[in-house]
Amino acid sequence: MKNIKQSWAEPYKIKMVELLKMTTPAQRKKAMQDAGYNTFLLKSEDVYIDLLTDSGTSAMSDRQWAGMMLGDEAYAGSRNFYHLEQVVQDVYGYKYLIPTHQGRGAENILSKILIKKGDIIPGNMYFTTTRLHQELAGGKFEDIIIDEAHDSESEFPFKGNVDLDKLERLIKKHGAAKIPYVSMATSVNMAGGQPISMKNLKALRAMTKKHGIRVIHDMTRVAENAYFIQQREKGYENKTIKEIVHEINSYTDGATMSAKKDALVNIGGFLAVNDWDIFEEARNMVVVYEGLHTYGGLAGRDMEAMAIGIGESVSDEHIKARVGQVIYLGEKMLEYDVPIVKPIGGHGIFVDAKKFLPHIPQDNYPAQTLAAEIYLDSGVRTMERGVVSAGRKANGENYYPKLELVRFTIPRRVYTQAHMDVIAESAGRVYQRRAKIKGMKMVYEPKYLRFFQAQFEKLK
Ligand code: PLI
Repeated sequence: MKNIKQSWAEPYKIKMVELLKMTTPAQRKKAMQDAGYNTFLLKSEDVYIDLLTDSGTSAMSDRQWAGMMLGDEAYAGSRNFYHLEQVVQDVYGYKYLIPTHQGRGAENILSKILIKKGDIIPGNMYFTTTRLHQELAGGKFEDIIIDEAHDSESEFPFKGNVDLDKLERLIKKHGAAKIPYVSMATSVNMAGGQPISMKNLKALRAMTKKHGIRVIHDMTRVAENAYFIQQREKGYENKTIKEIVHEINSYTDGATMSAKKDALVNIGGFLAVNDWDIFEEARNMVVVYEGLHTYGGLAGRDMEAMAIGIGESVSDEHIKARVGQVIYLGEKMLEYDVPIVKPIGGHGIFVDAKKFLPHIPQDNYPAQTLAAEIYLDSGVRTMERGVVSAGRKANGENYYPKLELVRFTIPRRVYTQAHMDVIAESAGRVYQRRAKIKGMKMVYEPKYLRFFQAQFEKLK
């Protein structure tokens, strides 16, 4: 008898649906031109399947919606803050909580507190907003991720790992006093949602401890990272996601969180620290930039939805289905020979635009071009994660990242397996006609985080 495999499936059923608009090729052509070939500038109503981001786009559960009705909208001391504080302590294990309107609010406060002009901030690959806040605070980001992370073909299972030799060299060169913290992300976004291993994290902890350097955790997608540790790292196969998340956090001194991802809410974030002095300063600063320290720019109902979402996000069944759907899409794309980042990561499929469109030089934006072509083909909206996202250095020169990617990001609990089929087929169709696709030039470039609002024209 044939061995029948056990498929993953969603641990929920659908109670309400949102109707989508289907568009014609002519409508999409007009919409893309009006958007200056930037998928961020499309109107959402012109999009069929929205894979721009997994940020703030998840479907909340009935329990989260019920929690919204329990919002205590007091200016100070909302009961939802105390609930959130208790959940952050219990699930994540950090002592002190400062809520913020989203992740970059926490990055701003943390960077202002810890970074002095001329400081060096090593990290396992940059993230756009994180690095910008480090730079605005006077610091310089240094990439210390392992080399495999920059190679879309490498099947290394923990491409989010820190290269400890690179870190050691930075400490030798600049001195530990110039390094306020190591910026360590779980599920490294720009590398394709790639995990860091517990072994590497423990070694990072040991090295930084020796030099008196903090580790600050970008824990935006920590549960997805925990899933890969459970699946791939020896000794963790029988541990729960919650246990693994707790252990990851125990090797760090604090965290910034965009709760719009893992934590299953449409808005929210926080800074969490173990050090009273940093907490005290952050609590002073949050009132300047976000709001009182018991709401940080959020409504009481938002904090309640976040508290409940955090609990749901570390459920083993939830994470298995969430990552299972991403892997399903990736494997479908591989059937159509579409070049993707391997191994498949936690929150989306990252298509290698340099391999997809090898005839388009990076200065003509292959990933930006490909994202536009996918939308024109099927109304699926994706995001550029290449030279446009990387932006410019402080001296005005372009960063040229090795990875030039289009991210097909999967919102949590939103789309079905049939949607995944349609997405993969669209990528496959565009791949078949790739030789005819021409690059673009940038005709408008904003000063900060240019990928959000830049505009392009097609080359003739
Ligand atoms: O978008 P925010 O401000 O809530 O969070 C910023 C942020 C910080 N770290 C990481 C790893 C992120 O992925 C992140 C935001 N990511 C977005 C918006 C994304 O589309 O991936």
